[in-house]
Amino acid sequence: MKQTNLILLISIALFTFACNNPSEKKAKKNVDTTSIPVDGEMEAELTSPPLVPKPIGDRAAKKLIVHMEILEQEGEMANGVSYVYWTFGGSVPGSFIRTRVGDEVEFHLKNHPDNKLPHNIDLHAVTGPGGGAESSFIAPGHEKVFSFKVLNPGLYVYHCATAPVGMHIANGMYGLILVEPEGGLPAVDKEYYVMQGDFYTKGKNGQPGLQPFDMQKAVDEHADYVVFNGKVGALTGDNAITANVGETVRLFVGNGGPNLVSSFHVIGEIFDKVYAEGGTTINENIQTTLVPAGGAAIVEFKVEVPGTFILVDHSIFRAFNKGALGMLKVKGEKNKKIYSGELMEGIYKPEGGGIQEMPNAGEAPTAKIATTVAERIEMGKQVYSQTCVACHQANGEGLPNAFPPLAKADFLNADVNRAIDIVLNGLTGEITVNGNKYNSVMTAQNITDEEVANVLTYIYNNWGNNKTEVTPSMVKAVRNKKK
Ligand code: HEC
Ligand SMILES: [Cu+2]
Repeated sequence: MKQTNLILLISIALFTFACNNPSEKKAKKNVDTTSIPVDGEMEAELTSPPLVPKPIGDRAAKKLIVHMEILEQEGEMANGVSYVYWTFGGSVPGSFIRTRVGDEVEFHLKNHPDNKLPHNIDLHAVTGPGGGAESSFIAPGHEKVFSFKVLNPGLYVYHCATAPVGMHIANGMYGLILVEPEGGLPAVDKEYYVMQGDFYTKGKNGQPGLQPFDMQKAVDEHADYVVFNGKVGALTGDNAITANVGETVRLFVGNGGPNLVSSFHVIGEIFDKVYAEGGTTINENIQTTLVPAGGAAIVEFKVEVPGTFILVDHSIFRAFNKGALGMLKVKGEKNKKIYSGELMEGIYKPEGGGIQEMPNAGEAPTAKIATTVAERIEMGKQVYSQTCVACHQANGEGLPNAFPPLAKADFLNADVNRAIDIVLNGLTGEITVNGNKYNSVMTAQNITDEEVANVLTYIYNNWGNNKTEVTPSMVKAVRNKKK
């Protein structure tokens, strides 16, 4: 009898404990972070993408001093395309800031004397009017200091909020600030910083030269570029992020906009965990997560097999034609039980691309005309990297059974007018190149006579081909013959 009573008592106790637990959790969440004491001060480590500062671990809340400088500087948007970016700390997205709940951030914002415009910062992690924008408005050559206590854990966007706000954001003025919970986020093996943004240029996607911002396109939300980390190719090839088989990868994903919402996806992976919208709720087993403009998400996944995993905005034209494509390269042992397939390089490569103004922004540069063979080759290289490389590969080597080689290619060297015709009008049906049969489709390339001449001259004068020069008048002749 006594024993049954005891068991009953224990069960009741356990039952009450189990019932109490959720409310206890809730209570913990609502803990008053305004009263967390700070213990000493430290200078914040800031990093440029794709790197993030060291985890906070179990450190106490501190006075955290952030020194950030705004720089307006020319950078590369894509191969041959440059753009004047406005940046927080010299990178797009701006420097990553890592804090913990209870930190008192003392923010020193400098506007470099060579800059042309006033700027400020609105941090979504700030509880206070304008997120700091009102206290941080500064003219070039000045510095402002303001302080705030971080109260809510999560991953937050910061951005400039100076009028015209859309233009400041469109020029790259955004970044991420992480607020870790007490004790820090669980440890992982690799952490990276990836932030999407959309860009609007006077010239269409890929048009070379220094491209001014196009306000009308921005208002219309017709992006020429949608990219990760500020430029086409910031996370591809040698710039790819990396991991080893068996490691857990955490991506801090942000979206600066100004306009577009990102459908963030990693081809060949499933997110084991997503901190939805950068907050506290963890969702599991997610294929694609929505990252709103001015929002963020933390995604985590273990990489089980080697290979190249492609980061995309799954609004897929943005990925393949506007630049929203990155790579995670994973090294290590194959695991045939998980994935038996072959690893092939060359699939999922970028394919390239189409009122209020800054004073003296000027017009888009008009297309340059090549005057020497050397210039033609140089300009042809550009056309190649934007138009042909996705299929014929970086050094014209092609891909077996899919895209014929243009390097040391007997088919190409045998007949220049046929080559011109193929670029202008496309090609279907079986052909034999260097002894191998190809039976596929090449689409007609919608490029100018000058561009056809340049790209073919580039190809003929590289990779062991016969050094033919193709001129625009030769292209014109082939074009007219078809009509
Ligand atoms: C979408 C993929 C794709 C793109 C982009 C592309 N090609 Fe091709 N190209 C092909 C395919 C496929 C064939 C073979 C077609 C067939 O089998 O009939 C081919 C064939 C050719 C050939 C003849 C075969 C050879 O090896 O000499 C030439 C020349 C050529 N392409 C040049 C170019 C140039 C120059 C560009 C860029 C201006 C370009 N291609 C862009 C897919 C592409
Ligand atoms: Cu600004």
